[in-house]
Amino acid sequence: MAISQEYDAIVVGAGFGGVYALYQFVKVGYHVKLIDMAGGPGGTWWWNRYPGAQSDTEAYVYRFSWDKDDLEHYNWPEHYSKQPHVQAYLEHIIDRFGLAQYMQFNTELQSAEYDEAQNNWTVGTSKGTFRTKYLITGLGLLSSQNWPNISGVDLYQGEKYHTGAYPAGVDLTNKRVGVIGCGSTGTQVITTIAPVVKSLTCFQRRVQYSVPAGDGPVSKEYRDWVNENYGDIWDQVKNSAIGMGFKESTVSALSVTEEERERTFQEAWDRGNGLRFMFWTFSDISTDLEANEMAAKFIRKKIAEIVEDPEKRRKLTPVEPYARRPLCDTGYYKQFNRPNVDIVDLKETPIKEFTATGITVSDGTHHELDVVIFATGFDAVDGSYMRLKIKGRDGKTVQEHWKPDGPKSYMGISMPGFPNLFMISGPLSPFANIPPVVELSVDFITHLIFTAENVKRENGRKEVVLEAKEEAETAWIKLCDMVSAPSLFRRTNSWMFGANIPGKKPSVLFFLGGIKMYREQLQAAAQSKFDGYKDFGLDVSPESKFEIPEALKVGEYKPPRQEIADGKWH
Ligand code: NA7
Repeated sequence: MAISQEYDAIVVGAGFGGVYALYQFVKVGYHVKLIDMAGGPGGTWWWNRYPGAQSDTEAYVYRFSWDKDDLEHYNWPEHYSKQPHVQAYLEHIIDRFGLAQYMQFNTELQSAEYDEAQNNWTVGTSKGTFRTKYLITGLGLLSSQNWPNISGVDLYQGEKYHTGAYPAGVDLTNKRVGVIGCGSTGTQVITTIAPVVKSLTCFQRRVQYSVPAGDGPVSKEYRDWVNENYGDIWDQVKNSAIGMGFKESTVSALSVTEEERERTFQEAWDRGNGLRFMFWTFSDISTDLEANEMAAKFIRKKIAEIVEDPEKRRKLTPVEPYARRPLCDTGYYKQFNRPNVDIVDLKETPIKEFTATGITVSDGTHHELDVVIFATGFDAVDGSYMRLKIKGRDGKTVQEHWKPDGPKSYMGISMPGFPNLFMISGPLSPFANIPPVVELSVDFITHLIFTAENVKRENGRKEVVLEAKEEAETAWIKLCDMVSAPSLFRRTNSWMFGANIPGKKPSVLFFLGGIKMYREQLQAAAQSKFDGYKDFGLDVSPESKFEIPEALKVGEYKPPRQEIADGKWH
């Protein structure tokens, strides 16, 4: 096997995590390369170009926090970034810091094997074999598409797309379109294409709850307010649970009067954002069934007010707890008042098969379709790793390491048996707004590596072998299990606990303790002189320069000085 290049670090993935990691390595002069199987940067956003693709985190906190000047000057025209905005933002960061020269696209990571004797990784890609000391994987949580195995699917002669790999230039105007899946992605697609297609048939299995996003153009007044308060805003994000730019409630829905509850739900509905509706309104919507039902009832009432046709309304009204990744939309329910939009309830009439011209459901109805869009989600989180051949110490694979109970890691970053391999927000990292989470992850990884390299130099040691201890990983898994135990999300099947893929064993995939607690954990891990890593703690002599980086220090939360003039964020 010819080794074409040797590197200090190879970063895989050109999403937020990979780009930030690359920036950090370049800054200190490492010989580094970033590879990505896509044709350009964006990570998840490169692939998810389906109509209506947008982030459901508000734009002012869906970016890097560390470049104050850029935060204040880079334009974000609407409250939510659409796919082209996120893509353009990452390209802009790459340009701003001259990172393109280190990036290689159309290069798929296929295998990685740890060589114990050399203490390095042999990285097999579609464009040759590389060798690197540190391997950093920013593979994304939602990148392995779920194509359900539906009878006859290959016989279908029409156009067929998955939202997670949606090609550019698809024209749906005046076509008969079917959308399978009504989750976060499906609702975005449906809302966007309903006005332009000839007919839209939505194939919905389990119905979900959605609230308005509250999107719109950013006013100068709002922008000025954000700019004046950016320091405080990030301070709040990094000391919050989900990092979405609002303070999570500490008030139980059960502790207030019905009038107050309705007022709060209405305010959240008017302001918009699914995560705000679930976590800003009351503290126990996601943990207490009674509180949850109160929120669910409010949304059901709104659905009843919006959807005119009783049959469509019945199908769109959820009854199970409001306990999956909360959705928000820009006018989803009202699309069903259009005569060209219909909904098929797959629990009543499951898909029987695809035919050459469409989809037949169990009561024999055949839906003629020119295009079928699969909005059927992802083999999320660990799915990105399960498709790769990664072999650590003694030839052990990641798949073997994760058998039989599901993915394991120390802080979502490291695994015993896989020295010098670091996952950016791998399995068991926080469920929260992604950019601040990946920043923390990268800050920890790079600080750990740079500190270890310094210590090595000071101590005259030959090798840096950064490998998590078994007991550190076990303790982290226990913590993830413990903090997720009260969550109703755990009792409702969805991708968040690996319960959306046939044959996949549901397990805890995230740390649900929130960003602040995660930072406390990272800080403690660094303060212990990285005691969670084998041999490392022993190597740090008292004279070693050892500082916890600013980004990992848990500060005291200072609330933003003021909200915008009318008391609303926008
Ligand atoms: P999700 O949230 O996993 O939603 C997938 C949807 O596809 C959901 O409605 C599923 O129904 C449906 N689905 C999946 N398999 C099938 C089959 N075999 N037949 C019919 N319907 C099916 O993925 P998204 O892409 O919408 O969102 C993922 C995340 O991206 C989201 O949470 C945000 O974080 C961004 P089900 O509800 O399982 O019955």
